[in-house]
Amino acid sequence: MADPLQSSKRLPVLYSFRRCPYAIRARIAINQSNKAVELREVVLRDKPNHMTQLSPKATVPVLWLEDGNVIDESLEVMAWAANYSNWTSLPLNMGERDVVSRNDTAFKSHLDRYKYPNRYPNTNALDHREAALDILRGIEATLNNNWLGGHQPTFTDIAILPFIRQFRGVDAQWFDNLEDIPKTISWTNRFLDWEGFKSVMIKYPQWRPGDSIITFGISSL
Ligand SMILES: N[C@@H](CCC(=O)N[C@@H](CS)C(=O)NCC(=O)O)C(=O)O
Repeated sequence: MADPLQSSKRLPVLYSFRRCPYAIRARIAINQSNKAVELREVVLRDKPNHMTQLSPKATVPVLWLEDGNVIDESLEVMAWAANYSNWTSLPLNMGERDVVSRNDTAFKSHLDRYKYPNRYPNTNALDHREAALDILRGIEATLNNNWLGGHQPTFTDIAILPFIRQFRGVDAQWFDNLEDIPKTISWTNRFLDWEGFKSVMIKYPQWRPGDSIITFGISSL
C-alpha cells in the first residue's frame, strides 16, 4: 500500500516554454539552486487548463509550489530559487535593479519591434534595433569582467541575457560584428557556451495531463 505521507508529497511544478526568455531565466535560476521541480512544457497556443486556472494571466513561467501557492512572475521565480542556494546575492543593489528593469521594459519593447515589426503598425525595425543597441552600449561601459558582477554569473546576468540572446538571434552576423560593443558580444557568447544555459535548453514534448513526471533541476541529477 502506498505510504500516505509519501504519496501526498509532490515536487513544485513549473509550467515553462523552452524558447521563452522569461521561462529560460526561471529555469536557469532553478537549475543553479538546490531545488528540483516537475517540468511541464507548454505550447503557447494550447495552454493547459490547469496552468490558466492557477494563473489566469496565462503567461509562462508559472510555478505551483508544494503548498499550493503560485508564483507567476519570472523574476519572483528566480528569487524563490535563489533562496535555496548561494549562487547569487539578493536583494539586488540599485544599479542591478535598474539594469533588470530597463531590460524588462525598454529593451524588451525595442526587441519585440525589431524582431516582429509587422505586429506593430508604423514601426521601423531598424530604429528599434538602434535603440536596443544603445541600451547595450550602456551595459558595455559596465562590463569589466566575464560577468556583470565578476567571475560568476549573477542574478542580473541571468535575468537579462536570455533577451540579449534573442536580440542577437535576429541577425547574429550583424551582432557578432558590431565594433562598439566587443565586451557585450563576448559576454553574450560566453552565456551561450555556458553549461548553466545549455543544460536548460533541452527539448521536451508538450506536457499533457497524465504524462509521466519530468524532473528538472540540479538535485535530480
Ligand atoms: N512578466 C512575465 C512575462 C512572461 C511572458 O510574457 N511570457 C510570454 C512568453 S515569452 C507568454 O507566456 N506569453 C503569453 C502568450 O504568448 O500567450 C514574467 O516575467 O513571467
